[in-house]
Amino acid sequence: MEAVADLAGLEETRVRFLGRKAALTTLLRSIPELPAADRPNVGRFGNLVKRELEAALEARQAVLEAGELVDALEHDRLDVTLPGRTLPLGHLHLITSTRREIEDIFVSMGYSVAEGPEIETDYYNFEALNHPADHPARSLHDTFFVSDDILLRTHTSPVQVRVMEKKRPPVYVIAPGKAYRRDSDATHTPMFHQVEGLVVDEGVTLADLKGTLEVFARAMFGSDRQIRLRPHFFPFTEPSVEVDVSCMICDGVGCRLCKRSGWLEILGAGMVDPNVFAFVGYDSEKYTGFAFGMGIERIAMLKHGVTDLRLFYENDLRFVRQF
Ligand code: 2U9
Repeated sequence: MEAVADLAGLEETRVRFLGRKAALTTLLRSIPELPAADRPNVGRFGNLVKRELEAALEARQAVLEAGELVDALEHDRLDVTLPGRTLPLGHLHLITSTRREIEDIFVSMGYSVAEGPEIETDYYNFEALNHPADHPARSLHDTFFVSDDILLRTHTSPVQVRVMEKKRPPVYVIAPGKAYRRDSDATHTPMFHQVEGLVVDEGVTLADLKGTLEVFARAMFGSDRQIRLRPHFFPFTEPSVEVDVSCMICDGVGCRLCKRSGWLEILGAGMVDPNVFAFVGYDSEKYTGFAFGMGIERIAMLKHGVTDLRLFYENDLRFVRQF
């Protein structure tokens, strides 16, 4: 019994000495067949041996069980003070964090944020924004049409038209969101993101537009930045401008990023065309306004030195994890 090392060995020992086929069991079972004179002695002695074996097994079992408990406590010891395994945490996509950064800058200037449908009518996307019927932007070539009259918005401008329909001036609003154009190459994706802005109030001038965009450019690209306005054309604004920011790599001296010019184009803007006000019933004798629009992808690329637009949509973790 002393030589039995574990509980499994003990069970083997029990079967060997007390099991159905054990010598002792056979002997005890054969008692009725023995001569009557022998039965009492064989019975008494056999049962004595059986009880002693059972007692020895039981004693050994207690010792082995105690040993196995100690072993288990030793091996399975759990250190509850160990730090847990951290799960990999995701984070916002660069387009989302850039959108929020732009939103925060304009919200801090008192603007509200408006949203609207991505599937729009021709009226809100083009007509009310002073695009004449034969304007090239309306063509099948540039626009995803759902039907003759329904399309995927090509800019977030219809959101501001809807805001003006619901609310009298003063209006200080930005419209972030997705826009869709039938374009696909190194610098264009069929879906992209914009933030547009609209201000309508009494006495709003181009100087207000320039000051607002300067505050934006400095908050986004650094407090040393300058901006400049170049004349341009948009159907919904008159006059219209394109806006450049002084290059944040070379500080306006000229480098590879700004193609030696010292300037980077960041957005388009202008004074809202009175025709647009007429569509929503605003009195253009009383109110003036400015509007601007920017591509979030372009802002994020300039700010973070991303050189290929398509990286935003490939979900390659080596890219995504950098931001
Ligand atoms: C209303 C009136 C006027 C929005 C404007 C731009 C100039 C502009 C482009 C920037 C890069 C589009 O993403 S982009 O390709 N946008 O240059 N957007 S003014 O003007 C409006 C909007 C709404 C009612």
